[in-house]
Amino acid sequence: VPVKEVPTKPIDGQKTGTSGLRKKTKVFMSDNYLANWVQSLFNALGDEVAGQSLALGGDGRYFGKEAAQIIVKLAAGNGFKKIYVGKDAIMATPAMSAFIRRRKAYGGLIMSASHNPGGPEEDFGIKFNYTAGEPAPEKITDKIYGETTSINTLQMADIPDVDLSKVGVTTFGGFEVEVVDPIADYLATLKEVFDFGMLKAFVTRADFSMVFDAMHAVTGPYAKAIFVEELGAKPESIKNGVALPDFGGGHPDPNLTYAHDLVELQWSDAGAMLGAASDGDGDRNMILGKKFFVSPSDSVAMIAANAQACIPYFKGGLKGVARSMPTGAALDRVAAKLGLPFFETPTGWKFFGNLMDAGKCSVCGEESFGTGADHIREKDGIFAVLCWLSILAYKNKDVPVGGQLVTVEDVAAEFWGTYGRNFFSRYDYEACESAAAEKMMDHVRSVIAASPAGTKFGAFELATADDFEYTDPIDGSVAKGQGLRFVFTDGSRIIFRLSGTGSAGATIRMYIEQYTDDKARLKEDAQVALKDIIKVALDLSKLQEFTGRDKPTVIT
Ligand code: VG1
Ligand code: CO
Repeated sequence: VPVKEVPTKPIDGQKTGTSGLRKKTKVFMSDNYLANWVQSLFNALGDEVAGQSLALGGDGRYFGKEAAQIIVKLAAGNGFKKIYVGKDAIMATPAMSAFIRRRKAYGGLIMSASHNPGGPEEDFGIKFNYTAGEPAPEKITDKIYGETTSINTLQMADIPDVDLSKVGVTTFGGFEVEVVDPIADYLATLKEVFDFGMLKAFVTRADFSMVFDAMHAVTGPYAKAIFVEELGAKPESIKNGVALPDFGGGHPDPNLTYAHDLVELQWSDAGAMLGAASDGDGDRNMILGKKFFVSPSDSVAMIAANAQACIPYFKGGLKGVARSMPTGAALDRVAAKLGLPFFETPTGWKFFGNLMDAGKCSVCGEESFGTGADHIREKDGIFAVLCWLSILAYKNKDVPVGGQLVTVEDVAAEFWGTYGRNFFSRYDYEACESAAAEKMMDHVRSVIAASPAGTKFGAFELATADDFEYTDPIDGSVAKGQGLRFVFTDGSRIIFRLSGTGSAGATIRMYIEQYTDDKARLKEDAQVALKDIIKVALDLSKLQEFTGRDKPTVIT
């Protein structure tokens, strides 16, 4: 294909965060912002890309279709032989990971800012996933950033826009564009994990009901294909199932604050047996029972504990389990009981990939509504819902229709009865002034420096405090500065981090955890159970003093 060399200049601040590059949509649409980053990625990958195939898709947010046309031209101009593009430039994050693996693509680009709102005034984003379907490791993202600071030319193929609304192949000389169904490969992968027959028999029971809130984001069409068409759920079980470029003006983050309609429904008498929601790009999940919230830290542990019995893919047992550092430690107890290798990683999915590729981890999760397994290399919202459906289907297989069904809450109660309960909560203070947030973090660092083991914080005695650092057990790479943590002698923890996924200002995350095996307290409300330690955290960090915030934006 003919290639135009388009001169360009470096743009400041194109550094990727926890999960790709995220900025205001207008920034992405300005000058060569998007093209510079994509060209820098290709420069960072170097000769590797020649003759390879790339996959491309996104969560359907505003600017995605235009961005796709730019990326197709850059891929052709940089020597790729083929690009697969999801129809209408759509591909959920977990679907992309599955697609890369199934088609043996060299990698994939996901146009998404995940749970951040979309639209001309909101956010856009992009991230690169590598050959095993995993988010690019830091050694690549650091290299991309380096390239963005010295870039001077874009290699743009001189080809017309491609019609992305129809599945099919278009060729331009030696370059091929294949528009693909964004659901089919993902569905095929899920069918290798779950017993769709058992799930269908359960979902279509007269005494079962489910509701899935797609939050006007990418999982709408996936949920229809999988829950309704494959498993026989009623079409009304999908709420907000039409994917919109601005997510209907909402914040497509499946938590108790932003998935408010679902929460209200589940706390009303019309609530379904299983309620679930997913985020902008389909990698997060929230699981609810009737008037019951499953904390994500518990959800991954409960899935791990039940996986072998309930999910065919895990019938040989788990290879190991992993969670991110701030995630509640229920999973640690499952690992100990089942005798499984256990890993504690920094925040972000990119740290799980190496463990999975090395065959050391089957199930993993984060407190931030991320749950996943080694069927792919991304967290997977629909997978989590199918896990819970599988657990419910299995536990109810001998219950006759109309009998007393085992509920989500029963599954949780059974788990807590066995393992005890790790009460967990996260407070998010969104859009704080960056300088104030940095000052608070500096202050917390000074508290750590001045607090030897044995220091008392209220009723809590310090065991250790540090800035979390992780050495990857597979490749030895070291990630520093991954969260300020206080671990107390009773196992309770307080952690502070600044978010790496925002597009403006700073978001402070405060994570709180406390364990109990007191049978009388297992069903206590987490906010009540954690009241004292939350006060300790707010006092020691002087959060209110530094930020002027007297309450968080989101409580999980
Ligand atoms: C947040 C979460 C983290 C998650 C990341 C990407 O990062 O805390 O656990 O992996 O989002 O999720 P941060 O740096 O803002 O805390 V998603 O659904 O945006 O790909
Ligand atoms: Co996401």
